[in-house]
Amino acid sequence: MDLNQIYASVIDGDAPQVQEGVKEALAQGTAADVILNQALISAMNEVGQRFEDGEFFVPEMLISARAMQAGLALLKPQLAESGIQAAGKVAIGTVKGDLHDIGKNLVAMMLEGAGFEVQDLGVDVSPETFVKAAQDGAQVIGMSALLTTTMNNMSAVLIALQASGYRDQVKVIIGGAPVTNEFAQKIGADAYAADASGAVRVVHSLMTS
Ligand code: B1M
Repeated sequence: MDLNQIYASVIDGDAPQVQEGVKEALAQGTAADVILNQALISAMNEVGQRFEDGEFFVPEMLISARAMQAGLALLKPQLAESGIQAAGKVAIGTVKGDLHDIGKNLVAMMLEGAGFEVQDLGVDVSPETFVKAAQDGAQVIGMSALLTTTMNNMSAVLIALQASGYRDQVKVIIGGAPVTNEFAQKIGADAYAADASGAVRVVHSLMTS
């Protein structure tokens, strides 16, 4: 099975076929990041486009997301493979009101692979929960948002961190499709990353700054 077939199986929401395709591609020596970017992520972009065009509705989007996650689970060991030692503690979550977690999971996975201790706070995470993670010793707080309506909740987390007295003790990185570097600067986050490997690079530099 080639990458196009995995791509098509994600769009069809056929999780067993996606898993079979990923297994075959790995067995044939295709690199995990190639499968991720060229089959899984690009298929989700196509799903988003079809949703925008009115061809797909929420159930189809959800079924494709599950199929994508099934493939992602098989890539996790390869993506997380790394010799780097525990480099610090990162707490990451999708902000309040937002249930999208595929990108956040990918970032968490790559950070783990790079040797960070990762506390996954889940989705629909309240500002209080992010603050608690800072109080519990996270050195970096990571926030993800996929909706233009929820990205503003990132600002609420920064305000809550400030009010708790913990803002100076943590670095804050944000990301997600609608988020930009300009937005990060505007709300006073320390950094922005466009994708999971960028997030790893940025978190490394935040830890040493
Ligand atoms: Co939703 N959805 N969705 N959805 N969904 C989008 C985001 C949308 C763009 C689709 C569209 O219209 N084209 C649109 C948002 C429009 C907007 O806000 N402008 C949308 C909408 C409207 C909605 C609902 C409101 C639909 C409805 O109910 N009417 C609803 C909202 C629910 C809620 O959250 N409250 C909804 C629901 C859902 C599902 C539940 C069905 C499902 C999510 C399942 C899940 O996550 N478990 C879903 C999906 C799958 C999508 C699309 C198709 C795919 C998202 C995805 O997983 N992409 C999406 C369209 C799209 O993005 N093309 C869409 C793959 C993933 C690897 O990429 O998450 O961007 P991404 O993560 C990247 C980077 O952004 C970055 O790195 C990741 C890896 O490279 N990144 C970070 C992410 N977080 C980061 C954090 C960092 C650093 C980098 O530092 C901490």
